[in-house]
Parts: sequence; structure tokens; C-alpha cells
Amino acid sequence: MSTDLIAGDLNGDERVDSFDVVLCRQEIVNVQNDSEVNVLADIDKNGKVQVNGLVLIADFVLGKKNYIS
Ligand SMILES: [Ca+2]
Repeated sequence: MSTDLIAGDLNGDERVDSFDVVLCRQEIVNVQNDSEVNVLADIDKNGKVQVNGLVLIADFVLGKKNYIS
């Protein structure tokens, strides 16, 4: 993992792409339980990994938004 954390970059490859969307989805259904990924997937910082974070990442990856926040 990179030391520079990027919102939405759940796998730490310094890019936000479809792999991060898949990872976020896995976090939501608790397939994985990686605390660092959970922090990065909690886009709105409400302490939970929820579908809204997944939607934000997916919208960014699909080009619907040019930022993640
Ligand atoms: Ca990534």
C-alpha cells in the first residue's frame, strides 16, 4: 500500500478504477475485512462502509464525476 492515501483508492495502486469498485463492494458484503480498506471506502467519513461510498467510487470510475468526496 502507498503511504499517500487517496480517497477511493482501496487497493493502494494510486489509481481509482474498477478494481477499487469491486473491492468496495466486497467490503460492503464483508467478503474482506481489511481495516485500512474500510477507512478508504468510507468516502463520506461516517464510520461505515456503505453503498453510497460504492456509488461515489463507481460514478468517478464511470466518468460521471471528476472527483470523489
Ligand atoms: Ca486503486
